[in-house]
Amino acid sequence: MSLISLNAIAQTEMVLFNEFTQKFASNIELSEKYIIKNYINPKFLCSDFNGDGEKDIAVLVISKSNNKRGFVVMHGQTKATYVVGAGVVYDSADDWDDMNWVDKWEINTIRVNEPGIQEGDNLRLEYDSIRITKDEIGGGLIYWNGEKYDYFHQTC
Ligand SMILES: [Ca+2]
Repeated sequence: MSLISLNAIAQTEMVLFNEFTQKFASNIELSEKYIIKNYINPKFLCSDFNGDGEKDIAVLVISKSNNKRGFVVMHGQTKATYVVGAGVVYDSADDWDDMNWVDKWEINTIRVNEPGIQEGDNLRLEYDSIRITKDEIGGGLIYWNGEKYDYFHQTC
């Protein structure tokens, strides 16, 4: 990829990040409860997480009341926001609402995702998701299930 197209992507993502921070500041539900905080790198991820053809953005936040970690996804087309973690349960099986164990997050482009050593079906995705992991331990995927962001556990 050329430097020019890389710059164009970076610019598009910065525009989206700026849109996010404006939305975040003007939305009392968000700005009263959460702080944007890059507790790991990078501070945000961009891709089309809900498969509507428009880029979306996920930005790291912590809860003001209890410092629990997570992120907020904003859909690029609708500007709808979704809190994942930071006190909001993202893994109903284990009642996890904190990403305090996560030391890496990245975009996952794999479409057929295996659960790892645990039993269970593969997770088949039509669009990109977010992988959250702890080094050498494992982690899981945060993915759009058509209604909300859900969690798929994967272990090494
Ligand atoms: Ca999208």
